[in-house]
Amino acid sequence: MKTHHIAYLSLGTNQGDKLKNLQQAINLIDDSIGKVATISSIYTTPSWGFKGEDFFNLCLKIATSKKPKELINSLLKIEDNLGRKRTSSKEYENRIIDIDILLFDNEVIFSEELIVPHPRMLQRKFVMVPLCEIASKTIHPLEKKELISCLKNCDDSSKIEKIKNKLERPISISEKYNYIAIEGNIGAGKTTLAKMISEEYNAKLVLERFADNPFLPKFYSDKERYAFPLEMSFLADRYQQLTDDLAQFDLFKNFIISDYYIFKSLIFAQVTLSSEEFALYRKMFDLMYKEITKPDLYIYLHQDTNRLLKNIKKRGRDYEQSIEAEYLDKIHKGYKSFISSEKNLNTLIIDVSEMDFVDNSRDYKLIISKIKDFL
Ligand code: PH2
Ligand code: MG
Ligand code: MG
Repeated sequence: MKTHHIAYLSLGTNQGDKLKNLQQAINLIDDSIGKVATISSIYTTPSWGFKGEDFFNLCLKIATSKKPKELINSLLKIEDNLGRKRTSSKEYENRIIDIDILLFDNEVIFSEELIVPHPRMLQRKFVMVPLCEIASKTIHPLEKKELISCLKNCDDSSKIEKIKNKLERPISISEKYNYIAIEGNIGAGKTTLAKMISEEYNAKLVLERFADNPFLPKFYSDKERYAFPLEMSFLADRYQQLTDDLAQFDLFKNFIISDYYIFKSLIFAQVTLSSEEFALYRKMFDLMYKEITKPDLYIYLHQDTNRLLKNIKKRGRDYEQSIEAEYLDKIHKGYKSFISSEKNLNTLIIDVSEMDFVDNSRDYKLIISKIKDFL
């Protein structure tokens, strides 16, 4: 099965803030359809085939794993989201955004929902001029000629003009980051978020192996006695797992995402160990920390204590049920002071206390856009 298709799209708008409509459409295409590879210049064009406001038009080259029918449905959804209203009229109308598929690989499609190549593209200069800017040598699958020579044969006499404004190609998460670590208090949602992102972006998922730690249940029933072996074994485990997993970059994955980072060890140790124990622990930690790959984005999920307690109850791990608000507050303070002192870490704090990124896709998308837009 072919996983990547190349499609060329035509975008047009003649209402509202046209520049903004185009940029938003491009961002949504990149978010939900596939990588936006190339964006042509923008042209002002007189309305073609009807009387209306002038348009802004451009063409895009995209790479997508969607099949043509899925592609057209997703594009229609984006038009909807941007506020496109369709009437039952058969005539052309003013529109906030119109997104048409011009070419899809080398395919010829003739179905009720979709015709590709776009049946009127060759008659339209507002399509052919921007398209030739980004695909002049591409062969039109029916004409069997390069697009540039199709343009030469186009007798549309509309006056179309390039404008100076340029739109930005969205930079994808995988272009921006090689390794993202998600951190946060117990029950903040680190694992859930890491899993969601790894699935959506085909990232390699590195999850903490807490369940294997034999000291953890003991620790929650006798903290003083078991804190040191617990923290040491966590540190050793995390060090080993991170060195193994971060070293083996999987060629078929776009980046790595983990639901913890080695610093976690230090924060918990500071809370749970006596000061002599912590001093010894710190020496071991510093040795290991020097060796370890640093994330290029460190996300801290901030969740308020009441909701942490609720989440802990909900997931129902026996040994966690005795965790008290006070302990969570201490850990939170530990993270806070760590984050403010650690200047070399690229830290993005996301307050998720008013969010529900599992059941509300808007909240999830908000988190994704914060990650994408973060400098
Ligand atoms: N789209 C149409 C009809 N006419 N004219 C211009 N200038 N630009 C367009 O995008 C356009 C049009 C139907 O989709
Ligand atoms: Mg159209
Ligand atoms: Mg259309």
